[in-house]
Amino acid sequence: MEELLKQIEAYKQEITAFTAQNADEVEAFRIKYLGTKGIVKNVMGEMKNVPGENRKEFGLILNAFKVFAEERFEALKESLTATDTTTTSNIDWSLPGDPISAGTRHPLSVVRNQMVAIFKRLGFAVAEGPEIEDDWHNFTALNLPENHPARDMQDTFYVNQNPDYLLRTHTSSVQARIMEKQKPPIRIICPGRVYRNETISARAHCFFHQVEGLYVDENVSFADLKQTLYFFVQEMFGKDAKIRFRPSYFPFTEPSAEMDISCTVCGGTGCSLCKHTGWVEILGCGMVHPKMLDNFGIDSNEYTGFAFGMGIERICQLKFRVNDLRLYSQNDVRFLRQFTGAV
Ligand code: 2NL
Repeated sequence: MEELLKQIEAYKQEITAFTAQNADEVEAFRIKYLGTKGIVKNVMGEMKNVPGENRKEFGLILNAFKVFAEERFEALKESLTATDTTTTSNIDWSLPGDPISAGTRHPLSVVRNQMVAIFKRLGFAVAEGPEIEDDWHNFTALNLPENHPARDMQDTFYVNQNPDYLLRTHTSSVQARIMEKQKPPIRIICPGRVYRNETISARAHCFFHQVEGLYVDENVSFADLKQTLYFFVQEMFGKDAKIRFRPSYFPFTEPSAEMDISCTVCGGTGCSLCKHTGWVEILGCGMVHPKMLDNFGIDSNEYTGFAFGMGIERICQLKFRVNDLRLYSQNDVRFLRQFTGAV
C-alpha cells in the first residue's frame, strides 16, 4: 500500500508539471490520465488489492486523485482557450487578411430606394403585400371587368391547382388591400415585383418591378397629381427635366393619363432613345375611379384620389442607360459591378 501511495504522489507531481501547448497535447493528457486505459482507471483498479480495513481510507485517497487529475485537465483546457491564439498556435499574425469583397446593390434596388426616399419626403408611406394574389384584389376590386383583356390567360400566371389565385400583375393589389382596411387619408406607395406571362426579350420579361402610388383624401385633384409627379421627376432626373401628360385609359382611373419626360439622353432635341420625339414615356396615372372607392366603402362623393404606376426597370433604363431587360435578372457580375457606389 505504501508503494501505491508513493506512486500516486509521483503521478500528482507529473500531472502538476504537465503543460499543453495545443489541443492535441491536452487530448494526450486526457488519454494518458483519464482515458479508459488511463492511469486513473489503473490506480482505481488497485482497490481490489486493498485489505478490507483500509478500504474506506484508500477509497477517499483514490477518489481525491481522480478529482485532482480531472481538475488539471479542465485547467489545461482553459489555459489553452485563453492563450492559444497569441502564444501557442502556428498562425502567422503578421499575414495580411483575405480581402472581403462586398457586393454591390442591384441597380433596381438603387433606383427603388431613390424612388421611395423621394415619395417619403412628400409624406407617402410604404406598403407591401403578397405576390400571390386572389382574383378580387388583383382584378375585380380594381374595376377590371370579367372579360377585360388584361385578365387573359396569356398575360397572367394563374395557380394551376386553384385559378382563383394568380401572381399579381401590378402592385395595385396592395393598394386595394390598404383601402380595404384603412380609411382616408391614404397616402402610400407600393414598390414590388409583378408578373406577366410574356415571352422574354430585350423589351419584355415575365417579371418586373413597379412602384405604384395612391393618395385618397378630401379635395385631392389632378393638379395635386401633376405637382407630385413633377416633384418626383425633378428629384429623380434633375431640375431641367420637363413633363407632359397625354390622355390615356386605365380601368381603375378616370380620367387617365400617361406622363412623358423630356428625353434624358438628348434633353429634347431628338435621339434614338426618344425616337426623335424628344419625349419618353415613364408612367401611367389618373384619378381613382369612383367605382373603386365605393368598392371599398369609401364614399366617392366625399373623397377623391389620384394614383400612378411606373416600372422601376424603365426609370433605371433612363438613369443608367440599361438597354436590355434581361440584364436585370441574369446576375452577370460584369453588369452588376457597374453600380458600385450607388446606394
Ligand atoms: C402603368 C399604369 C397605373 C394605377 C396604376 C391604381 C391603383 C389603385 C387605384 C387606381 Cl388602387 N389606380 N394604379 C393607376 C393608373 C395607372 O399604372 O402603366 N404602370 C406601369
